[in-house]
Amino acid sequence: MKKVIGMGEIMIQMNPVEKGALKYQTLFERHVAGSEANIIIQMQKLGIQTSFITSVGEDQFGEVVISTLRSEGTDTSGVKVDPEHPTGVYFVQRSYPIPKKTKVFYYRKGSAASFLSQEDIDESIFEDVDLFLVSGITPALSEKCRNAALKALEICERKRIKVAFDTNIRVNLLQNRQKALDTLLPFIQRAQILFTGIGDLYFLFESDLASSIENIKKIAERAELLVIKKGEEGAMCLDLNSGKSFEHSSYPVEVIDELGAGDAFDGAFLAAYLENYSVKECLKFACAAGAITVSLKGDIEPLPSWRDLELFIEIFDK
Ligand code: CKP
Ligand code: MG
Repeated sequence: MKKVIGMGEIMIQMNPVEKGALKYQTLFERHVAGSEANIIIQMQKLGIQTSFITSVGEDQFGEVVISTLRSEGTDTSGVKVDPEHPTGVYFVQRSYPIPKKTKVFYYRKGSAASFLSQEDIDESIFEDVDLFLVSGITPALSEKCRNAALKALEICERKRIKVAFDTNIRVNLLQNRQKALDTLLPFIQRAQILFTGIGDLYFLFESDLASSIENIKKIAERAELLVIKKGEEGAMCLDLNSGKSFEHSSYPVEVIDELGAGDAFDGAFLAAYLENYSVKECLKFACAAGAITVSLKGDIEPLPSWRDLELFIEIFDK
């Protein structure tokens, strides 16, 4: 069985029962989410053995985060419980002011995860690991977090573990283009599998897709696969070893909550990749997982199993 470790912040997601401006919402569903954890749980649901590194507060929400990981089967021996800082929380605003678009309001400053440090990275859990996964959110949380993620990269280098990285630019954490490039550079340079999106590429390079691809390829010294998510236009993957490029269109589903779609995509892509599917098939499973996820609220609950993916593809590819 393939083994993967992820690292990042997991928060409590408060998702309103109704669409519309947040200030008028009075009823909320409580979910648990965080980009890297979403990706890891998608992989776990697809038969990969997973483990997660994070820190949560010594509070009720921290307990929910840990029990969510455990109930999905992810190993939590790398999860720290911090008595001094709280578990992060965020609120979601759906379909307002732009229909079908989701906006988030974070209450994560000073959260337990943003105090994750190098000392919290226990090398022993990297034993026999096939892949390490992190995204641009983690190094953007704080300098401490960035150093912790860099330590994980160092361990991967020594143990020859592959790295998957999603640029996952969060403008409110990274402020501007230069800060984003400086913060993410070592991760883009190190990743063998690099995920990004058209929005992230534009933010980083302020140019059209073709030139942005050339720009990121120059930085991504060790990338074997460059995967570009294009939202409603589907996704593409450049196999940088063979020079071949693959595309897949998106599946036409009703968008209820677009949050977490990119993570479902990454998780399904990586699980399929580790199971030796072709790049074309990895893209198909990834697009299907993304589509299933946007059709429902919550980032983790809609993540599909292989059986769910196959059922979905059977209907939509008819
Ligand atoms: O890129 P995605 O829409 O798939 O990621 C969504 C998650 O971690 C969201 O659930 C939130 O928890 C976050 O990304 C974030 O920090 O923005
Ligand atoms: Mg994303």
